[in-house]
Amino acid sequence: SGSVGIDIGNANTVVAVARNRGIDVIVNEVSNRSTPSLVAFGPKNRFIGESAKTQEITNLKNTIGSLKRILGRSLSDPEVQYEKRFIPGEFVDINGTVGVKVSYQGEKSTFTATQLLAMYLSKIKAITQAEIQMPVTDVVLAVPGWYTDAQRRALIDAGHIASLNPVRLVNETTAAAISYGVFRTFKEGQTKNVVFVDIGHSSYSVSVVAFKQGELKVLSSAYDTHFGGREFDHALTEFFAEQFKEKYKIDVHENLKAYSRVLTQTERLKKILSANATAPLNIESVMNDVDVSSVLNRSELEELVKPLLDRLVTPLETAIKESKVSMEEIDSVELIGGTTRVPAIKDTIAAFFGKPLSFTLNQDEAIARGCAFVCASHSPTLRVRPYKFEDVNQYSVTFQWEPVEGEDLSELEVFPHGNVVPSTKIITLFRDDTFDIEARYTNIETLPGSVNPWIGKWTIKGAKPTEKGDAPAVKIRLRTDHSGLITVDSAYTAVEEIVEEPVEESKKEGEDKESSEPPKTRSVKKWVRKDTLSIIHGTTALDHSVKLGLIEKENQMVEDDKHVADTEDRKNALEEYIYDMRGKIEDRYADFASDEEKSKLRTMLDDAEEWLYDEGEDATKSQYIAKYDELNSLGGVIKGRYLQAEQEKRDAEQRKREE
Ligand code: ATP
Ligand code: K
Ligand code: MG
Repeated sequence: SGSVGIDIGNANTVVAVARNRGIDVIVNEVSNRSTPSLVAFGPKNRFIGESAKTQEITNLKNTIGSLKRILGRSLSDPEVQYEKRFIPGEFVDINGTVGVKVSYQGEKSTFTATQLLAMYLSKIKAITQAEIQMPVTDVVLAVPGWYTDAQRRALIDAGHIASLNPVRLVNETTAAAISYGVFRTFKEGQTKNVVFVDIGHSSYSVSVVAFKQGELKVLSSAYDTHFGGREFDHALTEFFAEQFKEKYKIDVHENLKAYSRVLTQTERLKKILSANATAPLNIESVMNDVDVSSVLNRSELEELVKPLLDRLVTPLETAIKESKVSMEEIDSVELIGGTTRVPAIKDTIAAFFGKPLSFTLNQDEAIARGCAFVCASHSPTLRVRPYKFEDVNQYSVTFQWEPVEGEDLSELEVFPHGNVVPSTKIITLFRDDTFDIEARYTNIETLPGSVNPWIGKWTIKGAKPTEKGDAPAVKIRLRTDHSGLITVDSAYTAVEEIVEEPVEESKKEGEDKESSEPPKTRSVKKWVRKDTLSIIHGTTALDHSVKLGLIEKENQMVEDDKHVADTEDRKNALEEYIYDMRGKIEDRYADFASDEEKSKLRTMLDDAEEWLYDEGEDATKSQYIAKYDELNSLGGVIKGRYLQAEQEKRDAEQRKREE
């Protein structure tokens, strides 16, 4: 299978595939290098990606975006409330997690955020498979570095529901850094410090990364999770909404479609202002038959988004401070993400660092490419150059347990903010029975919104008293894994035993090496591993049985979509046949049918056409096939005569040439 990297953006998703000849970005069914991150529901089928975007304005309430923002959250999370300004759909609670209520196949249906993302990934999978002509299973997914354990696990669940195998999650800016570092050479002993700034549609991330030959290390990362192009669009749309109240006496807030059309045109205007000093905004009949028009210039835009621009340097300052790299030691500043195209943003960042900015990376594709490389390096069939990368832990993690008598500690901050990722730590508890250990984020206030600070509970089974009746030492391996997941890797009992250890002797030169004396040893106390204990994992990830049910549901919806698409194809084929045959019977096929046949066929074609616009408008696949076959029973005969005559003509010409 292909080695695929996916950068799920809040606006657009980019997919890259690593093959033997290099890394390519996948184009979708309409030849775009990115796909709108939208899922929509209709009376018969779903619309995902490009088709969702196309129907968005006519189906706003059933078109859902912000997939990565709502994932892994609950309905009451203030972050979900914040999304309401961007998603007109209806949010609901589904067993403690957020979902949406939509009209689908003529009914009200609810889907969790995890399911929505799974639907999207399943479409991305289909697009990729069609393009590379290979099955896709293993994928590396990019995630915002600020994603918590619950959000990461929800994404992995979504991958599984889409029948994908997410082999690893990589933080977005780290993935960009990988695509920067992998194909560059650095001199022996040289370190280069590069700052990566990604401002996209919904979020802003910055990482300071140290590069050496064959490796990179993320020194620090900082974020503003409410800073992206959509905040610009929102501010501008609110401005125009106010202006239209005054100027045209209309309030676009009262009309979802009108508001959405202003939003779309505002985004267009914003992009134009990145390259031009002024830009127009014109919308015909936006509501109540009113046409609106306006203009905005770049400095007005900058004034309108000033509260945002004022926040721009904060993450930069945090990242630099935490990296412990001085401003002089920064070698370059790389910008990625769509919103870094805004001139005021570029200017502010350049002024902050006091140096020109670099645009070495493809700012829309670097993250997906980095992920594809990582996927390839996990693949047993592809050979890629070895590349080492280390990330940094965002939120401090504390493990806790029920203390036994004589134990004064009941919790320990095991993975502090800034700790290396991946990493393993071993703690020792003395236990002679089954016990639990739990993990949670240490500081709730540092988390993005009110995602669950609880990470997991691991039940460690099988510890028994020693022969002397004491509780054995249980060594527990705690881990932040390569996807940033917090887990208990393994646990085993250990006892301290006196063991004989060889003593290193410094031999004098010239001494006989084949000494007959036995090697000297000394007695030392050492931990000796005894029994491996079994662990029951309890995290926020979906239970296996629940997941199986969701996989089945997703497969059913894929089937339904396919059936609808096939039916549509059959209908189009029938329609085409009618028009094609109606024309040809008068010219090309005219000499190959009797008048009686012709008039019969004409009547059949007319009847079929009438049927198509009447009850056949919404018929079944087999009805379209049957209708087609009926027409073709006569049409096909006539066509056959024509083709035979053509063949005879060609044969005759051939014979003539040979004579
Ligand atoms: P995120 O990373 O936040 O999840 P994303 O990856 O989908 O989102 P990008 O594709 O990096 O986001 O950027 C999309 C944003 O960039 C949109 O808000 C878009 O309006 C904005 N954008 C694109 N081109 C320009 C431009 N020329 N000028 C200003 N903004 C632009
Ligand atoms: K993107
Ligand atoms: Mg992005």
